Amino acid sequence: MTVQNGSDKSQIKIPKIKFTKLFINGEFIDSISGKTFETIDPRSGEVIAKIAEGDKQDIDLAVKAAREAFDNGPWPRLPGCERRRIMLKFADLIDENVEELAGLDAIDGGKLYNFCKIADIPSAAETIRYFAGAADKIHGSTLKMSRELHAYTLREPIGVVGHIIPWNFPSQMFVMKVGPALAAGCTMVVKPAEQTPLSALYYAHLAKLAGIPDGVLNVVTGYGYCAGAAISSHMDIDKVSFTGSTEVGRLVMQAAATSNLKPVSLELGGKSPFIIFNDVDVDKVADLALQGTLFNKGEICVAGSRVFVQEGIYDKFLVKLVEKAKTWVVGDPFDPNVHQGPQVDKKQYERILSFIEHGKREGATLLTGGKPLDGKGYYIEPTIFTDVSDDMIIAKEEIFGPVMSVMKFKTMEEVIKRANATKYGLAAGIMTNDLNIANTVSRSIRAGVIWINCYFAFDRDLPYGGYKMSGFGRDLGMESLNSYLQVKSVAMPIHDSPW
Ligand code: TXE
Repeated sequence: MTVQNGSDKSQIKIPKIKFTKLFINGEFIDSISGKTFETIDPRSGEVIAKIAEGDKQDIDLAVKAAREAFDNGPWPRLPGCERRRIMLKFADLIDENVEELAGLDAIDGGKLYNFCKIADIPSAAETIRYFAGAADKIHGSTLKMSRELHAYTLREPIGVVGHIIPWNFPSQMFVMKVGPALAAGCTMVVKPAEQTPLSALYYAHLAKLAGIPDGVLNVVTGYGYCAGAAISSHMDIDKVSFTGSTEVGRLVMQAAATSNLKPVSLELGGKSPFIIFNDVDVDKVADLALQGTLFNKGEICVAGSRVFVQEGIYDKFLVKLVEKAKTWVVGDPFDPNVHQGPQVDKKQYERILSFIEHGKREGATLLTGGKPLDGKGYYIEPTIFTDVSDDMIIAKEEIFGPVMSVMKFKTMEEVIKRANATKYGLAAGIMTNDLNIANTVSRSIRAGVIWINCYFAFDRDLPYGGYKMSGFGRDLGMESLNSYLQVKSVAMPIHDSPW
């Protein structure tokens, strides 16, 4: 691992912060209480900007605007092709503002600027385009009834939606929730994470420029316990889509149940197995395994942080892994040579360091890393533990940081059992050239996403979500569009039908 803390200043593109207020009914406004909170640059712990702190009253105001836009506004009533046209314009504007958006996610979330510029933001625009393309293809079916009845189904927008999103992929999360809801004809209130409010407000500005009518897309920045909780318990929100921790997912579901029984979709934590069989190219797979844990500084719910290696290649794999970990550069996320920026905030940084201490105390062997970097900012060394047993805390809990646990296995049957011995079920990686093994393991793992000989193979057409305590419901793909639609069945008598 190399440390490179802010060494290439010439590359730094710090964006100017233009939007800091709540976006309600097409306007940027102060919170009703007048309160603000600070969003922090994780490279230094310094304040970037003061952001309007929305609470229950502001959520009420945003829901009122969204309800009016849904009940009486044009958006749900527009022909699908018109919604598509406006959404395509929105996507073009995202592309035109790629540098600014990439800069906002990098400074707010400690994410790699270059990666945001070439991947996160262009992919956000593509996600909006994907759902724009679906907006004029939403239809029900004609049904063959068992009696003299003619019947059909209508697919209608579910109504006012609340989106509660996390901080690890601020842009991707925003569009994967907002895109299908817009295409369906819903109106909405988005509550971005308090750690990363900046790009969400910028997207709101672009949505307005694109012609999305006032009240359709509202963004209320603020804290989860307050603004977030006001969304899940709101009596006039028709659906909540949440991505975040399993603990808060439970609270969201409880609040939905005890308020108006709104449906919820939950995309929660994970502890995904990355399973490597003897027959692989060890060099290539060591690279993939490293990426599988360290990508986005480990702040990704599908991180393949439980690495199971078959005994025949175990020693060779560890040698390669350490070799590659040494070339991994930690430092300023605006520096193009850096692979890993700072963790998103002090809380996550301390949480990860405490997991590392657990690993050491529980007797795992520290192969590399294991410490924070000296100096300012929330930087942590890429950390690899071996001799990890399945019952250790580091093997069971989602760490959400650059920490890998490597475990040895003998047989396919054994690894299936151990990979499934978790409360989570989000993703799994299977590395083998044996088709029979690949097929058997992929069908045996209880997880929503399986990657064979690849990892992080995301696509907007690929539904994404979990089994077990990783949640339910799917983001992306047509599965997610359907979750923003109601099905209405219509039947009428038909007499003397010839067919
Ligand atoms: O999550 P929270 P945190 C996991 C990961 C991480 C841990 C804690 O393991 O270390 O969760 O992160 C809003 N009612 N993931 O504390 O609190 C909050 O404001 C309604 C996995 O940041 O769940 C934010 O917008 N909303 C994950 C969102 O929930 C509430 C991504 C997520 O924050 C709320 C993030 C409440 N009572 C963390 N309390 C993934 N699945 O990708 C908070 N929020």
